[in-house]
Amino acid sequence: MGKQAVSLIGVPTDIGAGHRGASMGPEALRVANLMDRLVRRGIEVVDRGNLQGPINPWLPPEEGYRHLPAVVAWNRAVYTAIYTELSAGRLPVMLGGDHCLAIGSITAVARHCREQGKKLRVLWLDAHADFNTAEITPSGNVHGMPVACLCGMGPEELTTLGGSKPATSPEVFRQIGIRSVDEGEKRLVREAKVAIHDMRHIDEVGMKRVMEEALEGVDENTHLHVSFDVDFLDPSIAPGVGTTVRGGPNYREAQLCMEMIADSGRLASLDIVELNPAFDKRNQTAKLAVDLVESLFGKSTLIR
Ligand code: B3U
Ligand code: MN
Ligand code: MN
Repeated sequence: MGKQAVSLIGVPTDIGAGHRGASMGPEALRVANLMDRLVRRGIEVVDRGNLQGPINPWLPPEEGYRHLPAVVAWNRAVYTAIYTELSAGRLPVMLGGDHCLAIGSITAVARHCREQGKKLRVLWLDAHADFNTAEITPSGNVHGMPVACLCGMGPEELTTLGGSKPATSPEVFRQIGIRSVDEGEKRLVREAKVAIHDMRHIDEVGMKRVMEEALEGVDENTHLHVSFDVDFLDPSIAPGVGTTVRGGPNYREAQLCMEMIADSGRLASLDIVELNPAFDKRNQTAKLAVDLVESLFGKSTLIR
């Protein structure tokens, strides 16, 4: 079977973030040669360009959310674009943009899975659990809320983006690299029983075992979605994000994570989010993200 064709979709906004600059993420990934690197792997790639949406008015939160109407507008555009690519049999790669956009992309993926009778598994690579709600958020930033929204906890406009609510459920998620969870958020993820492979667990059992656990049960009928928040990575190798949290996976651990996902053969959609060129040095974080995405698409240094 030939490799699945890829569509790159830029979503240049920082509408859900706590720092400006993730809006420059799509261009930084293009400058780091994302398209070319995938083409060189023998993959057919089309760059669909950037989606459009409202500017970031940079206002304080209202009733627990910052910029909710604009967040909704961007997510509607993402939802439609990702659903269109999946329906055409292509593998969408969303170039974010901040992580609030995963509400749109994963709602589209979940609908596609329902229609195709596929099982959904979401690997959420992140320093954060992104499970806040309006009641408990310390910031009002919607990029700290997408997983809760996708599980039906959040404002109607976001939880019903795909028509029905909830878009999906906590069982589909495997969170990896987690090391910063707010107090109220901890209670919610425990109640929802989200599977969290936090840094402590990675330290104790190693990335290999963690990825075996996260991929357990993935089979030919599984649609694997990877939501790659670049702040997953240790800030010493990836300074180009708005919210760095020290103690993340190092280069080798991140590579192994990506390679084991590639080995599953089930990757079917991807978000690359939270890359913030305003904090980066000479685009090094974008280049690293592209390097890791190549591994996700099967580049391997294996000799045996
Ligand atoms: N949990 C915090 C911080 C945060 C979440 N995601 C990112 N930062 N990137 C919040 O504001 O919800
Ligand atoms: Mn995130
Ligand atoms: Mn994060």
